[in-house]
Amino acid sequence: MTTFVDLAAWLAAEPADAALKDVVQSVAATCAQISGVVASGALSGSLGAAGSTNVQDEEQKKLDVITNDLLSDALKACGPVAGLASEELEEVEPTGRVGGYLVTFDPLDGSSNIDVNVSVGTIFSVLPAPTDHVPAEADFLQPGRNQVAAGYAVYGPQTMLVLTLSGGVNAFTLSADGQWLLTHPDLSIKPDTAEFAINMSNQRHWADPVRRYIDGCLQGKEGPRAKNFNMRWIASMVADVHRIMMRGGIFMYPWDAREPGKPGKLRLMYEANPMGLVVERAGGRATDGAERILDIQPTKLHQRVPVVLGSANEVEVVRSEMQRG
Ligand code: FDP
Repeated sequence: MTTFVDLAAWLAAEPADAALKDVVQSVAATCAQISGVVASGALSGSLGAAGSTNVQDEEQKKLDVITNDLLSDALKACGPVAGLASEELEEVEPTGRVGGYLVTFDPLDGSSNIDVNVSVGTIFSVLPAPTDHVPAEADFLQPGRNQVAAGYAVYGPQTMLVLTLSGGVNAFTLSADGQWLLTHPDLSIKPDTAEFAINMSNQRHWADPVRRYIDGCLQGKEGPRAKNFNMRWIASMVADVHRIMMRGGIFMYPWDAREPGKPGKLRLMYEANPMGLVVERAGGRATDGAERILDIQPTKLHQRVPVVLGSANEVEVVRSEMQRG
């Protein structure tokens, strides 16, 4: 029988500091707990709307609130965490400690899918905290390249944790007895692909470069790309990105004209940055069309950003199309 290394043993061999490993363990343990709550669905009365909205004016599901509380409580109790920020919280929450780490997270990404039993996930990003004061919002506004760890948990047919610290990207599967076991070491994204993910229902609102790129894909072998493309859109970023981590592809949530004043739908600090780091560390690319996602200087906590990520050569095709304008 195959034996798998568990997360604690794997972390012990990682060249990261012990405090960072504690933070990762705390997030991982909470994700295991969240997996149980998500899996129990209607049995625990946790499906449906919470009857409230978050800072982005989005309707909160009961599970958005429950998972946010679980992660917030765990991180506040974790010694090296100086502050946290969540999609579901308007403001950053300092723990009162100085030094260590800041954690940003989307506790339940893709939550519009919960009630129909489609995969959802938790996304997290870890940044260094200031060493001389209790952190405020300005201290969180660091570019994604500063992240010291990032990853996501996907609650699907299997619950998996995909993680990067100092080196590559490794994926762990949650066992029946609650252990994270390393099942997919050193993930790498193929540079070429013939599979794209975008919400096609927004086609009429897209900017010209996005329209040109997708038109080219849809023309298949007879078109400018000279190959047939497949399309997938789960509408759960974690699940769409996870597919790309496993078999390549490109994921796009570009700006569109429905809300022209907003740069896109996805959030930089706890969606695009952590996914950007995971994807880049696996050999892929992540851009907003003009700039590498990880180089964007955030100006506010809940900032939105256009996102194009995945197989390196395909992202480059989109980026050059966007540069043409
Ligand atoms: P959701 O609104 O369900 O939380 O983070 C936002 C997100 O999901 C992503 O997970 C997903 O990729 C995207 O929105 C889906 O948006 P559309 O419903 O516009 O397709």
